[in-house]
Amino acid sequence: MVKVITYGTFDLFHEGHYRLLQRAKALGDYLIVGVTTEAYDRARGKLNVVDSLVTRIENVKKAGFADEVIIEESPGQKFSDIKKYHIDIFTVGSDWTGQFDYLSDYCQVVYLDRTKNISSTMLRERNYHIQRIGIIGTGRIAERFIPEAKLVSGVNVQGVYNPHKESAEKFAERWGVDAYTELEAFLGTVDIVYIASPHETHYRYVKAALEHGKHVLCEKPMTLKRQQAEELFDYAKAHGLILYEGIKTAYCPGFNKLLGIACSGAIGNIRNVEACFTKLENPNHRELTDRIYGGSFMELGSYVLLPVFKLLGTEFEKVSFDSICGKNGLDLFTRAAFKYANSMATVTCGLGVKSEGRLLISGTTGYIVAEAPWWKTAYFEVHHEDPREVEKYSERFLGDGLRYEISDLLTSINGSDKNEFKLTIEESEAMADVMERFLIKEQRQV
Ligand code: C2G
Repeated sequence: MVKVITYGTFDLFHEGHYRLLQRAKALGDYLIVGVTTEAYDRARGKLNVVDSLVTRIENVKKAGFADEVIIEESPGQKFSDIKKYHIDIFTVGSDWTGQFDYLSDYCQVVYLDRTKNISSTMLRERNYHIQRIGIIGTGRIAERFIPEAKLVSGVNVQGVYNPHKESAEKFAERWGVDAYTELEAFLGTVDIVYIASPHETHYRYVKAALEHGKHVLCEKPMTLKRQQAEELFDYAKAHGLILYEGIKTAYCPGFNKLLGIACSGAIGNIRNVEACFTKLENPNHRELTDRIYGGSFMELGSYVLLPVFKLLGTEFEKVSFDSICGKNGLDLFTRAAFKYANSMATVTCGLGVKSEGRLLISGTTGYIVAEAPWWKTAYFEVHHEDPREVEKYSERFLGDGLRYEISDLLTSINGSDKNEFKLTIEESEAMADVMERFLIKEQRQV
């Protein structure tokens, strides 16, 4: 019996997939089809898969050629599957020609001609209109956003808005997009607004974008007052619009894996979370000179609050802050301590003090540790009482990681999947609440 194996995502199952499976089956007597998991696709940079794993498996089965369907979870699996299932022929479409030649030491490798003029990407673009993104702000984060957005199919960065003509034009020319200095005109040309302007302008821009019927992705901290966050989310909900606060860690695969493991009882009940993020900043930059909106907690607080709210919830009993301030009174280093009914948390951020920057989650039977840069989670360990007993986990974090939040935003807009659990409205509102308490304690008038 000749055994054949092939793999794929098989999203929005189409004729190309059908013909591939038909010819794969014809190569032998028994066909095994490996269908990729969502986590694996995201890790290999394939974002925006529309159909769930269950639907994709059903569609492969319905085509009627597979004798067996398996799940593909990691890049090394092809090699072990070939051994495990005693495979004679590995086959895949010609878009992969040459890339699996290394398997020819173990079985025959056949590249089948790809069916022309049909692909999942084409169908996605046909079924879901390409979302036009407009960027407000032309700073460093906006610069990072465009190359990341290019990697997500189904979106196109259309234009940029900055009331300062020169900045808008310079940015637009560099990235080949349109420049706008009039907000109304800018909002009229886009479907999604990405807000990467200074913190104090976020609320006003989110509000304007929502009132013009646009979906919004706003950089953190979205607002500095709970009431403002509530108002914006309520408005978005009432008008069927998607509003995301852009804390990239919340959407990245490694961090979600860590949360899944922490919440699955791997370390018992979680009792303490410590999160630290420090970044030495140039003292002349806005972050250390803006007396009202600068300082370490404004800048980095959203990152360190994220694991606390994810793991312990937003219903803390009390929070207290301590800061070390520079000459101009801005916090160079801040620690916030949270007390919950059965647990506690300490978060630390610094722009003028360097620390080791780790995430440590302590539970009743063990602890999880992710070293810096845990906010781009690529690796973490689970430890137990016996120091020899360590489980190691890794996950790819690609590029600047903004691609994950853009991709999730798009799936939420298309309504094909709900990613609301990745950063919930309650969590975003609680972040605004903590920022507000911090500003009150600092006696800053916003
Ligand atoms: N295919 C095809 N013709 C098309 C489109 C796809 O023959 N017009 C083939 C692909 O070459 C692949 C299979 O259909 O063999 C599944 O395609 P995808 O769902 O795009 O999966 P892919 O990302 O190619 O995964 O480990 C995963 C595999 O390496 C392939």
